[in-house]
Amino acid sequence: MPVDQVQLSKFLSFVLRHKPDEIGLTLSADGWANVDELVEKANAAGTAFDRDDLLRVVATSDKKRFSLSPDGDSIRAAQGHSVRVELGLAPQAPPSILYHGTATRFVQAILSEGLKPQARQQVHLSSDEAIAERVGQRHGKPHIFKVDAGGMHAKGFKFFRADNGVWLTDRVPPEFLA
Ligand code: HQG
Repeated sequence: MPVDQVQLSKFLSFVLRHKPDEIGLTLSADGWANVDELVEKANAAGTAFDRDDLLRVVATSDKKRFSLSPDGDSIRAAQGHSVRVELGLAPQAPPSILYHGTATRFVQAILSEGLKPQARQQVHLSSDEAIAERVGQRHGKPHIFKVDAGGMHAKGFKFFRADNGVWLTDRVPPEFLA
């Protein structure tokens, strides 16, 4: 039976971002897993797919969720982790404006507390307003915040660009939100 790509992508996100121990996998400090070990342990735990299925999901992921090491032996999630990982990204100057999509019901809390990473390691921001809108839609009726990333950077806040282009920062205080 062909493997469902969306299901496999969700499974890989779950294991590589949140619960590697669910299949007895250990990630390196910077979030990498050995591909063959991941396939073997997933199959042993009841999720059937092979190395080619995994490579197909990596290649076709709409958001480029996964990165492969240059030798193809290791895989990691580009971002979105709740497990503690040190992605080893160098801080970079962000575009002057970044966007964050959320749901209207969170707007009041965000205006008073700022954007917080919640269950993830960092806050996710996009340079593309349309992408931010799609992210917001996952939670309900979308609301797009404009983030004064240039102003934050000038004040010493650090920004990182994940392998898939998502911008990451630890938090966004309310004064930088519009
Ligand atoms: C909200 C997807 C109340 C925040 C996407 C968001 C993304 C607050 C929710 C990636 C708050 C957290 C991440 C505060 C933040 N009070 N609510 N102070 N601060 N929030 O899913 O950014 O498809 O953890 O606005 O494309 O929505 O999984 O983060 O609504 O890149 O690959 O708390 O996940 O990628 O939600 O999405 P999430 P996110 P994948």
